[in-house]
Amino acid sequence: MEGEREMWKAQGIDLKRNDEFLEAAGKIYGDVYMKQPNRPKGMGFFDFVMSEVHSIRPKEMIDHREKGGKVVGTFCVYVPDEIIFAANGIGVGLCCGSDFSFIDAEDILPTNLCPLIKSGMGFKKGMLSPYFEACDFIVGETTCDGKKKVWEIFDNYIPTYIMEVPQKKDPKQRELWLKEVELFKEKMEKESGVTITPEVLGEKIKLINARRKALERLYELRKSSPLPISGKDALLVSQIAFYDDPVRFTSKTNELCDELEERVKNGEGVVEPTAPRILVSGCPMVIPNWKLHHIVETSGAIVACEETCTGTRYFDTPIVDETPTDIDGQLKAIADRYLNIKCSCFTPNDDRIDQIIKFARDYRADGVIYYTLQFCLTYNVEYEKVKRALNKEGIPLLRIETDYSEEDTGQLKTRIEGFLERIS
Ligand code: BJ8
Repeated sequence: MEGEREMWKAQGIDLKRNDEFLEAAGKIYGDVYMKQPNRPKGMGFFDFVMSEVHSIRPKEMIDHREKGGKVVGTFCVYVPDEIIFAANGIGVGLCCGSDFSFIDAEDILPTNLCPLIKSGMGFKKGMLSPYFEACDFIVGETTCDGKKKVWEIFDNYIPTYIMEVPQKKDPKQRELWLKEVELFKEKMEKESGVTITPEVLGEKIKLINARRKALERLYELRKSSPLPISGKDALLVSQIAFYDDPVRFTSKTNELCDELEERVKNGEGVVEPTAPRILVSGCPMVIPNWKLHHIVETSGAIVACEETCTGTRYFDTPIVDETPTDIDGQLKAIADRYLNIKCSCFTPNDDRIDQIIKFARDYRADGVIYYTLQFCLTYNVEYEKVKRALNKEGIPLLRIETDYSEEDTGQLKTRIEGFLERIS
């Protein structure tokens, strides 16, 4: 404990508020996670990671820097981790899911802004996150308008590099994106002083592919009935993927999957097979945002899948092609894979709509909850197309727009219970 306080102090972390945050987050975690019945034993590792959320991984990141490596913060699944790791870097997802830091962000950002953006800005500005403070620089991207503009403000607090993510997927935009990926490789080489070789890049492509495959395996198991794991636990695993050491994470997720496979074989589930199964679709949910899942799963239903960036969007596009052995071929394989991600920042984005329908069927969903964060225009507007397509398929749909506060919990619970009654 003393060691971690020394570490936070050296990082300039606001110790008093860090204590307050960890205490509040620990309490929420206890209420949301530890009271679930029949959890897989393999979740013990992820509970441990959460209990040490501001300690072990930030310390590993600091140690890595002391040995000459770089630590790079990211906010979007379009930023290729393979390149960061190939330049002797550690990539860490910095998106934040708590309103604890809004107070720090709201004097420099509009109140009417996506909570995910405000939360991240607040954690940096208020010196509340050892992850931010362990980073050499962050990588932003030109996805939604809020993010695109906030990088300019972030740059006042931490060096910020921006990747231009196109808005369409035609051949011209694909070329631009490949160029961006190549420039990012150059940026990483310049920052780290490491020349990225095809051998090392090939290794790191395999490393990150293995992480994706482990998550894919976990999600495949969620297609079973009864469900061998709760939606909350599966969401936590996906969330932790963004910052834990990839080798350790992959091994622990595979261990968990071994256990879940046994459960599936034995017909063992965390709820009765008759419990309504929900597909959640929309904005990412980052730690400690477990609000929607908790409401669904304390209302007699279970979340079977998340069509989000903290869910399928992180791994469902084919893995990076491992066959190219030269840098140009590898960068092209990376660019191709990443541009297949189906974010609502793209237009058109019809593949996403088709995928939601496919997931609803594959995961045997009784209904879809379309989840958006307040002021997230792209996901909010895309709802109309999703609604038309799901109506046509006869798939029940509920739209939820919320933020990080607990104020609307009662109201959401009433609406979700009504929806569950309708689909049961
Ligand atoms: S690929 S979803 S991680 S951009 S919720 S900040 S879009 S206003 S997080 Fe995203 Fe990349 Fe897309 Fe995924 Fe803006 Fe919407 Fe907020 Fe969002």
